[in-house]
Formats: sequence, structure tokens, C-alpha cells
Amino acid sequence: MDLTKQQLTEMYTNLVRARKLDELMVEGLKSGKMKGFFHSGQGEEAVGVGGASFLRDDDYLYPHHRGHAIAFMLARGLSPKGWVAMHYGKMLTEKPEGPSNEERGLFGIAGTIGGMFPLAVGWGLSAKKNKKGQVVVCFFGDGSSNRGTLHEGMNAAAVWKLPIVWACDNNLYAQFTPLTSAYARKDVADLAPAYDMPAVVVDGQDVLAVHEAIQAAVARARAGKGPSMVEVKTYRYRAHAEGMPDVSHADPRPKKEIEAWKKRDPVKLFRAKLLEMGTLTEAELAKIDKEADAEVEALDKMAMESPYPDPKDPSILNTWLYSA
Ligand SMILES: Cc1ncc(C[n+]2csc(CCOP(=O)(O)OP(=O)(O)O)c2C)c(N)n1
Ligand SMILES: [Mg+2]
Repeated sequence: MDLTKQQLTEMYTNLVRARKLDELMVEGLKSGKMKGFFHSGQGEEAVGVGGASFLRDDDYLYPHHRGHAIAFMLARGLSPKGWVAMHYGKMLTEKPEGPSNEERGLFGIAGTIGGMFPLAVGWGLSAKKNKKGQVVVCFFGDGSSNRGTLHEGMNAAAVWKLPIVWACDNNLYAQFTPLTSAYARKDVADLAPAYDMPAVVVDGQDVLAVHEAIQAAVARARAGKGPSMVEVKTYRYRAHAEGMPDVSHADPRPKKEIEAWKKRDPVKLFRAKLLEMGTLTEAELAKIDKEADAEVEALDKMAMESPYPDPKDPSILNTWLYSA
């Protein structure tokens, strides 16, 4: 794949930013700065960065909810300002950019998982009718693949030959339920042939592998060849949501399993790869890491200093993270 040095650097930078912003939220919950809940995406950053980088500006993107979509947002070039402020329960005076951003083809994250599949079909129909070569990339979890709406959506997309990439973030668990207890086969991608779609399974810890697979499916859809599926195998390093027990059914998730996946940390792997390819030097990588630290520190300060919403202002009801 022909990615420029600038593009590779951007991908590494966004992996690091996504990881550090996720860590900020986890810390924020502990210290009380962060209000509400957080579904950490640590370990899965390559899915969003690989999947959402360098799409066309007018493509439609449905992000996965892990890490509250921060890796997808950064890859799409959106500012994380509003994202941080919102998690702290604060308002920004300027219009925040979030995963609900119509101009960039993002329409929020459905609180009811599976709600996005029929929407993706609608965007696909719109893309096909617009005839501008737009594509829909719809991410969802392995657990969400058991919603009937995916099957209805895949069927309609196949029959109507819609330009949709069904991209499964398979982190092996849906909350406390291992996929092995909820699905009889190993690969979610095995669903695709039933709808006459091609599918590939890729290593979700390798940002370039994810990017390449998604880009190939996007190119196919853009060329009018219809929908396809990409299954990205990955793993979350933390519990389903902060404060919840990290269990598989009622038992702790296997330590060996967690350790094995931590050895394949997507941020570290890509860092090593860039060094090995000679794309960036240790000093250049360290500079990116340091700049991400400074950015996160500044975002934290900005959000802490932003005002709480005025309960008399009806515009606060206009939430922008969740569309459900
Ligand atoms: C229809 C519906 N059922 C249950 C939930 C609660 N819930 C939120 S995330 C989640 C797990 C989803 O698993 P998966 O799709 O694999 O994504 P992951 O969280 O593993 O990234 C569940 C059960 C929900 N939000 N909506
Ligand atoms: Mg899952």
C-alpha cells in the first residue's frame, strides 16, 4: 500500500492521541473530573485509526462505540475538544465536533446497539442515488452482529448492491459474554457468503493491515461492485466499562489471554514498525509522544475551565455524542 511518510506519521500520531485521551478518561473517572461512564478502547485503537483514515470527506462513517469513538474521530480529522468537555459534563462556547457531525458523514453512536444497521442501508441508498462514488463504512461489535438488524441490513445491501463496508470490530466479548457462548462459528465474516458478499479477516492490532483491508473494500464499493465485510480481530485491555468487573460470564477474563493481547499492543507494534521501516526515527517518535502529552494536558485544562451547562438553556438537550 502506498502511504506517504506524512500519512504514516498521521496514523501513528492518532494512535498515540487516542490512547492518551482514553487514559485521560479512565483517570478522570477515578479523580471525579469525568462524569458518567466510559467504555475504554485501549487495545483497539488500530480499528478506528486504520478504518477511518483517508476516507473521502463525503463518505459516511459509522464509528464503533469503543473508546467512545475517539480513534475514529481523530482519524476523520475531528477535534477532540468537545469530546473531552462533554465527558467532563462541560459546555464549550464554540460548536463542538463529535461523532455526530453531519458535514463529515457521521451521525452519532446509537445507544441501542444494532440501531445503526438500517441507518447504514439508508446512507448506502443515498450514496448510490447521489452517484458521486460515496461509500458507507459501518463499524459494529461482534456482539452487535447478533442483532437481527444486521442481517436485514446486509440482505438489503446485497440485493440493492449498495456501497457499504460492514466492518466488524471483533474483540471476542460482548460485555461479559464471550463470543464462543453467543455464536457457533469462529469468524463473524462467515456470515457474509450467505448474503453473497466477499469478506476478509484481518489482524486488528496491525493498523496497516486494517487500513489496507478497509481501503480495498471501500475501493470495491466505490467501483459499484456492492457491499462486502471486513472482520477485524482485536481485544479490549480493560473491562467493558470502567467500574464494571472484567469478567467472562462470572469469572475473571483469563490472565494469559489478556497478557498475550497486551504483547501485541497496536500503538507499540506500529511504533516498532515505523522504526524498522526507517519511516521515523526514535527522536521523531518521541517528539510525537511528547506533543500528544502536551495536547492532552491542554485539553484537560480547557475542559476543566469550561462552564457547566445552564439547565435553563434548551440547547443542552441537543446532545451530540449519542444519536439514539
Ligand atoms: C440493543 C442493546 N442491547 C444491549 C445493550 C447494552 N450493551 C451496550 S454495549 C454492549 C456490548 C456490545 O458488544 P459488542 O457489539 O461486541 O461491542 P464491544 O462493547 O465489545 O466493543 C451491550 C450488551 C445496548 N446498548 N443495546
Ligand atoms: Mg465485542
